[in-house]
Amino acid sequence: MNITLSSEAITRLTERVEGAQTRAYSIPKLTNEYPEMTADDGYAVQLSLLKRFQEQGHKLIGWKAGLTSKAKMQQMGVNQPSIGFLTDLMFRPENSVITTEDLVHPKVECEVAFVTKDDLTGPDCTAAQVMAATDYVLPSIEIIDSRFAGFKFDLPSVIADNSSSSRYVAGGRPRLAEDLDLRTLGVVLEKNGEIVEMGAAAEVMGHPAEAVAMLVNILHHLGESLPAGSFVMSGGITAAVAVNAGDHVIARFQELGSVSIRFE
Ligand code: 0L1
Ligand code: MG
Repeated sequence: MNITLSSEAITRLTERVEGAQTRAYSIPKLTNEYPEMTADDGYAVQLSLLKRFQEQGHKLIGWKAGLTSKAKMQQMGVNQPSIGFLTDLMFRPENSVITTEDLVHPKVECEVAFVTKDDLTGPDCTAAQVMAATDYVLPSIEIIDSRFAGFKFDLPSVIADNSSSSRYVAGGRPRLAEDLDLRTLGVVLEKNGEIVEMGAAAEVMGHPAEAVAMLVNILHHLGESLPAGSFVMSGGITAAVAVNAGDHVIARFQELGSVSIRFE
């Protein structure tokens, strides 16, 4: 790990990100103050935030891969994927209402979620190993919410902000991964009855299981692994779409059914 921040700086930045996440206000990107900050420094802040949440009783449910499609990387001006953690308090049931007052500037993404039945470890985890260790896949919507002013950040900052994770919703029909062609699996995203994005899951690193393998290998770099029973979101298939109070969003996945959510 290429850590340049002192443990005091990691604690300060953890408190800064936690404040912005839990009280829904925007902050400048962290590299304004720490221009030399590395992606590993970002992960040190992210893991410190996870530890702090776990001490408060939040349960780790799994992880998400972020910035896994060219559309997402181009949209956000970064050139490599990242990961973030998912807790029980971030989960929202399908068809429920999400309060935008608790969020800074939410956006939605359509993602294929994997639920694992075997442990996965890096450093050389492959998509084939991910497929073999997958219990089932299901359709999901991720609600991302960068806490950085104007949704403007760089890789170390966004990693420290838990890769913009905020809420997630899963639904539709769980299916065995081997029964589907996860590359050609299509999704159509509708907002207020209008189609706003569409794409095929191959947008996610050629195959969503590749993104999960990448995630497992990053976890290994961080000294972690992915236990059986984890819920893993493999990354947005299309560009993220901004949402506001009053919006209704539905993601219609080929073969997997649909997931919907409303914002108030
Ligand atoms: O899930 C994602 O792809 C988001 C990663 C962080 C970048 C962003 O906030 O768009
Ligand atoms: Mg995402």
